[in-house]
Amino acid sequence: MIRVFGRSGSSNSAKVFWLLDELGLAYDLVETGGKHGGNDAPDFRARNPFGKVPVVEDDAGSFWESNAILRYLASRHGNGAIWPEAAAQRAQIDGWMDWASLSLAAPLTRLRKSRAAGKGDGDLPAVVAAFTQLDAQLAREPFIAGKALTLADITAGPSVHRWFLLEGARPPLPCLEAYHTMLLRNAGYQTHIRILT
Ligand SMILES: N[C@@H](CCC(=O)N[C@@H](CS)C(=O)NCC(=O)O)C(=O)O
Repeated sequence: MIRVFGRSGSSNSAKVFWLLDELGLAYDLVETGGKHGGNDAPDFRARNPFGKVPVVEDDAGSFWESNAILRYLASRHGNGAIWPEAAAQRAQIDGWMDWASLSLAAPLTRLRKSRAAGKGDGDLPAVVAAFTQLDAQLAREPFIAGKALTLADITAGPSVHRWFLLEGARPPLPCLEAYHTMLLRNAGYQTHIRILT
């Protein structure tokens, strides 16, 4: 049985929950982090030395860092569609996954933190630039890395959702909006991503 140490409300846990649903995999949730605590417990630190969620554990071991977990689950349980085996296709998806974490989620998280602390909108231009680039990609392809849902979409999901939660004027990004409308019809996105604040 797969065990997930994580929590609802954690964007990185939500990515893993979404993939598990997408693959039809059952799991036990060990609520960890946030109000549940447990991040510093020695047995959790033994699973992830950084004390962060999510962590996934199964008969093969314990795994941390959400994108690594997505790749692990997809390679072990995927049907080849969500993270195809061909190296060239994987590299395309991996590129978008890294980009979504480093260039999309990171400035968005900085902006949200800065706004919450009353420190202004210094990161807004980087956020708008990244989402404008994503919109351009979605003008070329229906999903981030091509014709079907892949790990790239799951990695970017929380950021896409949070773009539409951002207060204040946002430039119109029609392809991103159409993509978002499509994601809202996905059960895993609805259950795990749309609830994020
Ligand atoms: N790069 C890590 C980031 C993990 C991370 O920062 N997790 C947050 C939740 S999204 C966390 O553990 N925060 C402390 C907590 O929830 O108690 C990953 O993708 O797994």
